[in-house]
Formats: sequence, structure tokens, C-alpha cells
Amino acid sequence: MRIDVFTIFPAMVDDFADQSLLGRARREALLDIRVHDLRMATTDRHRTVDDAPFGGGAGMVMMPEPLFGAVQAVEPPRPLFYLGPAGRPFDQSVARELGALDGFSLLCGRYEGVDERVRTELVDDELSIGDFVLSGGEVAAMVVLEAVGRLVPGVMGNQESADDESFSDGLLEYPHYTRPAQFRGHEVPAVLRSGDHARVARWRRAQALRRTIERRPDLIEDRGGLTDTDQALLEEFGEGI
Ligand code: JCQ
Repeated sequence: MRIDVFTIFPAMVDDFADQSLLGRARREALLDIRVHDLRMATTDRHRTVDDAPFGGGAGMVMMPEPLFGAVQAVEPPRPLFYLGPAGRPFDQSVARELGALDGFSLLCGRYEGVDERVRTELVDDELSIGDFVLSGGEVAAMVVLEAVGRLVPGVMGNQESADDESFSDGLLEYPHYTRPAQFRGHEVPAVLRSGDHARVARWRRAQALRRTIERRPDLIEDRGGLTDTDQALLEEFGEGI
């Protein structure tokens, strides 16, 4: 999969993409991540990409010429997504949608954002990673890179699809434990040490349900409420969970 990123801070995104899981995938040529400097097509001494807004007001706006120049010099894989709070909410289902493509591209804005003609004439779609304001699209682009990159076959190794599958049934994760069995007076639940794998699986599912009901009732609503099986599981392990 090829992913091109356009930014005025190419080193930030490129360094991120060289670390950890993405770095390995990049070195193994599973991911072809290409980071481009948005100043590449500027010709003035200061390599200017921003200008004052028409109509006045505070802050600066990213100019259309250098942005069109950079993107058209590269002809990156489409669709080209702009990252910003006004975008389509990015979630695991959008990550899966992008993960199924051969490639796509990301445009990171700075300042107050980009000239509107960049959005209407250059960009294909807009993505938001949440209802808050960042100082630029770079962190959002890195979120998209990581969430999509890990869905590309081979990138995760063994436990691959496991996490995504747990999200695909719309529930939060069950609690995890490792050694020691007793830590500062807090015990690992006995069921996890029982060796009864079927019971462990049911307990984990009940925990995931309980947690989702308490913390994210909206996710229970999204999956159409509790099934009879869900209800039976919660009853099997009682109100104590
Ligand atoms: C992305 N959720 C929030 C880009 C303009 C100041 O306004 C802008 C901010 C950005 C950076 O992106 C975000 C964002 N998803 O803030 C353009």
C-alpha cells in the first residue's frame, strides 16, 4: 500500500513512520509511505505557503498555489484526504475502508487551515480524528497512518486481525492480566487461572459487555442493543462483574 503525506513538517511525519510497527512495515516494503514538503513548489526566498485572509481577521491561511504545485508535482495516489475538525469522523470502519485501498494521500494544514479552493478543487474528502482543535494536521495524519497501516496484511505479524475483530463486534476490550498472580493485594481473577478455556472466553465476553455498557452505552446502541446471548452471559457471571 502506498500512502503519500503532504506537510510543512516532513521530518515529524517521516520520523514517526520510521518507528515501531510502521518502521518495520516500511523496511519490509509492505508500506510505501512517502512524505513530501509542502514548500517544494515555492519559488520565493522565504518559501512562503501562507498569507493573510481576505476579509481580514486573525491568523494566516495556506495559499492555493504552493499546495496545488506540490500535489500536482507528485500526482499522489487518490483519494487525497485533508485532515481537519470539519471532516468525516475517522473511526475503525473508516480505517478498514482505507485499508482496503491500494493507496491514498493525506494533506496536513497549518495556521487557520487552507484556502477554500484547496478543499473544493484539490482534495477528495476530509477526515476528522475527533472534536478538538490541533495546531496542524500532522498528528491527525499520524493517527490515520498507524490505524490504517496496522490493518495491512503482514504488518501486525501473528496476532494480526485479533484487535480489529474485537472492535468489529463493537465492544471495548476485556481486562488483561499478566504475572504476578497477586500484586499489592490485588488478585488475578481465578477464572483466568482455571484452565477452562471455554469459561475464560465467556468471562472475557461478559467483561467486554459490562465495560461497554458502563463506559460506552452508545456502542451498545450502535450494535442494536443486547442479544439474548449477551444477556445470558451477563447473568452467568452475575452483577459482580
Ligand atoms: C483533525 N480533528 C481535529 C487543520 C485547520 C485550526 O483549524 C485547523 C486545524 C487543523 C488540524 O486538524 C485538527 C483536527 N481532526 O485540528 C486545519
